Amino acid sequence: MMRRALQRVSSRIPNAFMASTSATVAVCSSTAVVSSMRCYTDAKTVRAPHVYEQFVASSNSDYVESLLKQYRENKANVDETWWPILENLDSAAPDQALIESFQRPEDQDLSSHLVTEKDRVDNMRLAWMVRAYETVGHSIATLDPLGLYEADLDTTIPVGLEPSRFGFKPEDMDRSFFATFGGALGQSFQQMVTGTTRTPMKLRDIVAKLRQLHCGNIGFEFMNSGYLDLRNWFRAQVLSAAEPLPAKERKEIYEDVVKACGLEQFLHRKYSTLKRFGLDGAEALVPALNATLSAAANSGVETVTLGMPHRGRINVLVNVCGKPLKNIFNEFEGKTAKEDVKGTGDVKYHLGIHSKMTTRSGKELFVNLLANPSHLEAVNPLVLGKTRARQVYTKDTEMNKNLPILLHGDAAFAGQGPCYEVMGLCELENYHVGGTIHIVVNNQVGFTTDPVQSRSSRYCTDLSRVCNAPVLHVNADDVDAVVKAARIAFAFRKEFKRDAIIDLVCYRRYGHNESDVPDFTQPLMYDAIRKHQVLVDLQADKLVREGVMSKEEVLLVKKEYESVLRKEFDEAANDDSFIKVKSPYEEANSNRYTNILEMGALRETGVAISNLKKIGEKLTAVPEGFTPHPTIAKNIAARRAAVESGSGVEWCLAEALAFGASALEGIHVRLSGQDVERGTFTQRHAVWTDYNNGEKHCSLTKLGHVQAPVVIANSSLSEFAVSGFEMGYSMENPKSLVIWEAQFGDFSNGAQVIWDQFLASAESKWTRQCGLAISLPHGYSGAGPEHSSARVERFLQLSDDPDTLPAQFSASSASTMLEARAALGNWQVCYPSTPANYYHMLRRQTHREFRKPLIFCFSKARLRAPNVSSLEEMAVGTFFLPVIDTGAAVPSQVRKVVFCSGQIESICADYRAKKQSADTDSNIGNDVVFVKLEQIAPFPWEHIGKVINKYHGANPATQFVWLQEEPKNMGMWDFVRPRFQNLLRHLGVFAPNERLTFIGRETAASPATGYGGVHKAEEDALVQAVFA
Ligand SMILES: Cc1ncc(C[n+]2csc(CCOP(=O)(O)OP(=O)(O)O)c2C)c(N)n1
Ligand SMILES: [Mg+2]
Repeated sequence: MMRRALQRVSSRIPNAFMASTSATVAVCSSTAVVSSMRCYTDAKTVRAPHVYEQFVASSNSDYVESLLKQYRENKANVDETWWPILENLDSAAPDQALIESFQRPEDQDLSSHLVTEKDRVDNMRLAWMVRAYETVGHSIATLDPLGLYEADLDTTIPVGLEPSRFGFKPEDMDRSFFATFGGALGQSFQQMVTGTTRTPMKLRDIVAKLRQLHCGNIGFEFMNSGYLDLRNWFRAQVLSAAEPLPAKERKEIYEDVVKACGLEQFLHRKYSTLKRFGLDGAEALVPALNATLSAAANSGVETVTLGMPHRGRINVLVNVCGKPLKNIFNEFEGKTAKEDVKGTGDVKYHLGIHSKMTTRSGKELFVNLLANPSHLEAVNPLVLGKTRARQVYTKDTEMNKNLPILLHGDAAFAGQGPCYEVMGLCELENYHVGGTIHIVVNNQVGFTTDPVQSRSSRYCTDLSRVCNAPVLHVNADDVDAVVKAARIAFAFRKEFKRDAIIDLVCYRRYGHNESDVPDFTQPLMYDAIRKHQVLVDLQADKLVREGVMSKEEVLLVKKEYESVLRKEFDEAANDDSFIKVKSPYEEANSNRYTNILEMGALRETGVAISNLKKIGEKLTAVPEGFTPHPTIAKNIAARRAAVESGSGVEWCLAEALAFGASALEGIHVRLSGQDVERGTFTQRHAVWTDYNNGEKHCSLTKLGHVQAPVVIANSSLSEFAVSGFEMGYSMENPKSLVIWEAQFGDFSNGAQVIWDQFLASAESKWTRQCGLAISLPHGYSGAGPEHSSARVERFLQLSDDPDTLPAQFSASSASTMLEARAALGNWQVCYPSTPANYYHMLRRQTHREFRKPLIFCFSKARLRAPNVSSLEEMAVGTFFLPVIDTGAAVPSQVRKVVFCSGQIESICADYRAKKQSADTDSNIGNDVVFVKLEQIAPFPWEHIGKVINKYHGANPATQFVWLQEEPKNMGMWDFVRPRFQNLLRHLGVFAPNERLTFIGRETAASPATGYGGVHKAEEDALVQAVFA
């Protein structure tokens, strides 16, 4: 897989361009080539160098020399495109051209000139200057609409772009330059600057042009973004951005501005005391987004998935995504759409929408703005995961049909960790989405905090370095420039399938929210803001001044929109109903059942043994010529023997059988997390690596022609971004089995926001179902505080499962009741202990009428024999067992029933087995019975009730105990205690003042001891207490 990933990247980036270079660099550095190499040009004329020659520049000398070294060792070490150059470097005469085929350009205008050494040096100076503008011109661009600050916070170090810095004298300013620097776009520098090869330019005009191109209202930061072709592509964009937009487009942009400003002003008038986190000061975002969507639709994009914070959300919902104004006004009036009152709901500036819109050019586009919590930037990974899933399902291999857009605040983008984690996914094989467009609403303040206090980087967009994304810094008061920047960003994403960032430098007209007082903290800024014209007026004046529209026309557009606003407002005042914006995917998620018992019927999760055997055969088939590691070869053979014999199925074979059977039923399976291909505990081996050549093989993808895709994907070392990504991925298609696995359960709290704000509550807040499964290694083995506990108590605390006896207790079969409760609850928490039960739990996840997140633990100590199952336990007619009663003894002889979950049962059982074989009394400990809760939430009331009745009925003196490894303030105790108490009382087992006994570790601050000896002593004490 790694190899394929490399191929993917290199197929986009031609070998010869892997190192950074540019045409202008080549000219600049021609005299500075390292001594061991020949200077690529001895020409007295400056001409466009061949692309290969540009490599032999000082900045690349190390690279070229290392190539040369490898080439000398063995030609085959080096890509053959380099051979002629390296050959010439190595052995040709010093004056021989490096590239035989290289032709010096026939420059008609220069042929009659004898170019002097001074000309040559001056041209080099000019090249340096051009490059300097390209590199740092953006830092003196006119970006701040208020004119108060530098967008890059760099006020102390002046950027030296004056001609004198490059060796020019004042008298040079009127000299004409005729140099052909070029290389870029196959054009000469003249073409780049003037659009013609014929006209020489005075130095002062060149400087003016460079200032106009690079230091105007768009600052182009692209020189670090990649290789020569990419830079040249950008140079062309810089040039075209200098062209004014056609009048028709400017009028359309003005209409967007009228709407964006008009809506905020209207809401401000009508609801001045309500928070809306308005877009005032950043209204150019609306035309920017609309321009992006139009460009996207025109180029074949079908779906755009958007993630954004609170700021301007209402405006984006209305003026970009098409949310009816009437609904917005209803929400401001405090009304709620009846069909949405299902769960707990959310505030209006968190809500999402999925709508079909028609762009100005008449193209249709689905726009999906995800609902998000207040947690800034937390929604980002979901947007990417959802986009990726759509790309997979729509076979969008070129990633041209599905586009993700993320909006950010300046402080949040610079400060929030998830931004970094998400940015890091952009080039990864199983996570990349062909580039994300980021738009930062850079209002130069975060709540009350100035940029100098909220970031250490120069720009708020410096996260661009993570993936070398180009950044277009743009002054939000120049709305035409904003639209140009948006179009360039989209075109870049389309061309290079990489992230692009727009830094929309703007201001915030009011406080953090509209009733906040910004003068407490930013008095000077707000003084300037109060004097600053609103964008719509600014733009209207500009259009009138430039003759694009008349005074009457600009007024008319404003008035027309105002009357639309008033009409919708009046309608909302007289009518409580909401206009339904139906998501095309809602059907798939909708709950068609009114009676939960109907939903609760348990579906078949077993598979015919003959089919399991066939799957097992394919799983263990080693391709011809493939050499697995000897240990893996043994593992494969053992798995093959297990499927053939029908017994000895270990944990990950059961998992693979569940994945395989599901894939053959058309269910897409995706397992993602750190090191999941092999498995952290060397348990999975779902992807094999050829011992001889490093090739990868995943037998789960070779089950048959009609199988759904199976993806087992090692992820980046991130919990937040990757689990969020998988949540977004799983939401796209309810008929998929998507699993995120933590390396150890302990690390999953790095994704706590994903659990709290999304997975546990998305359905309740936003009526969105999701079937994501979270796999958490959990269990005490003396490995210390951070390799023991998945903090299962936290997941249980987030469960909305009631702790009182359910009203419909035993209204139907135990399994039906449990399924029904799963359908109603927010998520499930399980800790399966046998391979077969694990298999059924995974299968159950997609074999039901509803989707529900699943959190499950597994024990790393129970991944191999003797913890094995048989195929019979997975066959047709077998199911997930929420409760396993391990008691083989006669119930009347049982004096203690120990309820527990997970590996602790096996620790106690092993102790008892040892004791029995060492002792003459082979019955020792048999009066203690272990009952394992394989599902903890929703609580299996009926299943446990049956167990209690069985033992209490046979022996009323039986004690009931809860056993756990975790300290008393952790683990499952707090969750199970009230439920057990209520159930025991309901069944008449306990009198009201009686208590369920607890066996476990003492309350503690840290989940586990770091001392091996202490761990052992604690464990021994638990076991002793159990059998006491
Ligand atoms: C993770 C997180 N931390 C803190 C907050 C509280 N908060 C809400 S908005 C805000 C300022 C955000 O500044 P910025 O990103 O620049 O966006 P702006 O409000 O300026 O548009 C803060 C700190 C939050 N919502 N989320
Ligand atoms: Mg801000």
